[in-house]
Amino acid sequence: MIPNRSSYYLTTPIYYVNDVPHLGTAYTTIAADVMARYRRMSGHDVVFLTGLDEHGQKIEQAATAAGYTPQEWVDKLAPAFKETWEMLGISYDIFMRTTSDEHRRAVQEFARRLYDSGDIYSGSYEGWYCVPDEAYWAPGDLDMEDVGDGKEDAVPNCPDCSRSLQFVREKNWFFRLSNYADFLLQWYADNPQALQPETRRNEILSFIRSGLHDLSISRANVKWGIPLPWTEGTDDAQTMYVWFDALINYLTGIGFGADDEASAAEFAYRWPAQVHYVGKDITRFHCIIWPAMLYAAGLPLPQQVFAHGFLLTKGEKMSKSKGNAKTPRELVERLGVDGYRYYFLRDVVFGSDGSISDEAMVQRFNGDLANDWGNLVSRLFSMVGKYCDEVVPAYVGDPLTEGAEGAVLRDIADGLFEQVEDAYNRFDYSGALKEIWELVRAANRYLEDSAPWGLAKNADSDLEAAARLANVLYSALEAVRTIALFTAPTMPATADEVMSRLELSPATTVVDLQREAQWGQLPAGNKVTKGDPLFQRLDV
Ligand code: ME8
Repeated sequence: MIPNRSSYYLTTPIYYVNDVPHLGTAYTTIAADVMARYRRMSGHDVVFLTGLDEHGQKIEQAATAAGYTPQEWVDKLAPAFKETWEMLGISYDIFMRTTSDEHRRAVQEFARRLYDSGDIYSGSYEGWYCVPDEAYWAPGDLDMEDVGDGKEDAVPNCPDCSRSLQFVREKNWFFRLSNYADFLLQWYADNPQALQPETRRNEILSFIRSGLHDLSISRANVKWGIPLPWTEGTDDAQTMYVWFDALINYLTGIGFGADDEASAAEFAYRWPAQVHYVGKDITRFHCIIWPAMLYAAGLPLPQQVFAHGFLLTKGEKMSKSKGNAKTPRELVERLGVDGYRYYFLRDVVFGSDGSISDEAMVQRFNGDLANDWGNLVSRLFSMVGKYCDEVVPAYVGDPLTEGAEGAVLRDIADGLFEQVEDAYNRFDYSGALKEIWELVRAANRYLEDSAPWGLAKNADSDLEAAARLANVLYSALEAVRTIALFTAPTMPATADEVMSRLELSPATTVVDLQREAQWGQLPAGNKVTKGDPLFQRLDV
């Protein structure tokens, strides 16, 4: 019996394919991956979507500048994302590309619905546009000193990314976003979990209260996009605004817009999503435009958007445009995949901005991983090798009775599932790891305090010492098994390695974590393999 067997659909943003993945995009993707793995291990029927945002002016320009057609360009760059996600152990189920035929169909179907319901009208846009962010900016959002008289003669900078805006004056098609302000305010009042953390919700609410403008959803002069269906083939053909196109990917991935029954059933089962992971830079798109689009189309709204903070290096947002972005590969070479995943989730509080530095990486790696976790496994396993012929000793008596040998560890382990589950429900990755480390540290202390090496000296002649030795080692091994299970979402390869050194099936395939983590299930007689250190200390 698998508990909680229900759909759990989660997504990352689909990233612009104009460059290779960097630490920021990897950060969101790893966080989502850890959640996907955790939910799978708790029995949920998970679908995890990531992918690429391939249309729009910015891609069109980048392709042209590089001497490629846009399609050649995106085809050339897309594999780098898949390779990076593979390197980082990302267990995505769906890799969306917005240039796919299914997506084009889904976007056209969606637009058609809004057009038929009267939510789309023709108008003209005159104002500023940020090509790198693919975002329109209303005059009220801009620094008016920069703007001059509001026309082309003075070029303001983007309030978000600080790069120069472009003046756009064109006839295009608008979505009646302004009609949905009251609906959105009510939605967030009724569903406070729908946008987390709370600081982001407050920002969005005050933005909505300050008044929403209708949104231009098409571009007259951008060729690289999905054609607006009712203009296709006419002299006034337009392409879809890239954000309108991109957001719909969350529907395409699970069957929206396909005309077969299986897809329709899949869509009905999967939608709405449990959570969209986004960075705080794209909250407005996901928490104003997207829910209004869905509501207008008669579709349910996602249960939650979680907007995390920025990774900062030396106090500045790390980004491709600032040239201060390292590649994941550089860090993986140093920290290994699991060390990399651990560092970002343990050291940066998910939801807040977080500074990252080489010093902090080395400190975490050497302290938490090489010393605490790695050392626990290597000294314990070598003791089992020496004192127990490399097999799990049988516990003498009942490890579950009150005050039994190892009860200090058992008590922590018993409370762990609830604490970790609670932390994941709050997206508190760092908190979940901190709880797990209580057990890691307690197990190290326990070995110190019970000194198996002393017990081993007398074990041949003293039955009581022999029994205690078995029980101490069994308890510490049971703690190691528990830690491997709970760290598996964050450090899957290491967890599976530890399980295999205990002759157990992989932690990552568990589907009932709570049951598997119950104390006392490690079978006596299993072979224990010492193996190499899990983490080699790094030079400072
Ligand atoms: O916005 N710290 O794509 P994008 C943390 N295509 N996260 C960061 C980061 C940083 N310094 N820099 C980037 C787009 N990110 C659109 C999305 S979705 C329908 C369309 C992460 O390639 C963070 O998740 O610019 C941010 O939201 C995302 O990368 C932006 O990726």
